[in-house]
Amino acid sequence: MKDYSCATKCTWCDGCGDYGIWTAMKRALVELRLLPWQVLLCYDVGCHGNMSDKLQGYRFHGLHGRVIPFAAGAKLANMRVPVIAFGGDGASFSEGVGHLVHGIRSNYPITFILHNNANYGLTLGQASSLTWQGQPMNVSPNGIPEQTLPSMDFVFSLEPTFVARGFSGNIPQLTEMFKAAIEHQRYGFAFVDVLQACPTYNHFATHEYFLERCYDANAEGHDPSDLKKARELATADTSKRIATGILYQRTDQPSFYDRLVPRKDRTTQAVDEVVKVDVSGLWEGFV
Ligand SMILES: Cc1ncc(C[n+]2csc(CCOP(=O)(O)OP(=O)(O)O)c2C)c(N)n1
Repeated sequence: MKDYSCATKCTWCDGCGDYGIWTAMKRALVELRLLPWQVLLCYDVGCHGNMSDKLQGYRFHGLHGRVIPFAAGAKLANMRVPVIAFGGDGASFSEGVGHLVHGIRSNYPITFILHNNANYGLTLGQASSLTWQGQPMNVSPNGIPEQTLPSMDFVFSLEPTFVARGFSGNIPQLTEMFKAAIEHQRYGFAFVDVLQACPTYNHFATHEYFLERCYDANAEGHDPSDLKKARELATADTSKRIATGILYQRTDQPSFYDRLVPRKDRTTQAVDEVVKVDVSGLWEGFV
């Protein structure tokens, strides 16, 4: 665990769900026997993205809403490295929602962790598309007029190969889920929705709210290969009970990489094949 620690001063608010996600990810990496120099951690911009200076590893902190394309690019260049992408709900379901669509439908072989605090935390509590409709937020004090995006329905409509949902207050369960989601990279894109508290700006879906409602669906006998049931659990009304755990997984689909015809039967990685090419002749066509 120590190998993954950074000395950087933590700037998250007291009670932020990011602490739970951070701890569970550290545990998952250690339990998978991965060392910091063996993983690539890709961060979106936001409170969650500030984890980039709190967890060792090879790290890339990109533009808001764009974590999936650069994480996927890195993975496709070197399939030997586990690649984990972290994004907020603002980044992934508002600003960068197009990338999420293609990440899932393409089945890129990466793990995606959604820090779902149902608002834009870093920019001081504006509504994202996952904020509850009618909820007063900064810059929308009368409540947002738009419908809340039905995130799980949306994810399932894209025919995912791995969907899990956890809660930042249940670190042991989250650790197991992260381990499974990292291991799923050999089959494709793993989507993990982590419901998290944002005590400063989210006064509706609080830590206590989740604590009272979340239950472990796998412990209650849910079989993740059952697509119909998985979708039902994921999209059920969350005002009463919230199913968590590995909701859905299939391992019979090739990942994006495995569908790439030019990569077939290659024993090297794209990064091993980088060579210098003289392109000076190409410029002549432009002058
Ligand atoms: C391209 C771009 N658009 C907008 C911003 C401004 N911005 C930075 S963080 C942020 C909100 C982050 O919210 P979310 O992705 O939900 O993450 P959280 O802070 O809640 O963890 C915004 C709008 C930016 N930095 N870059």
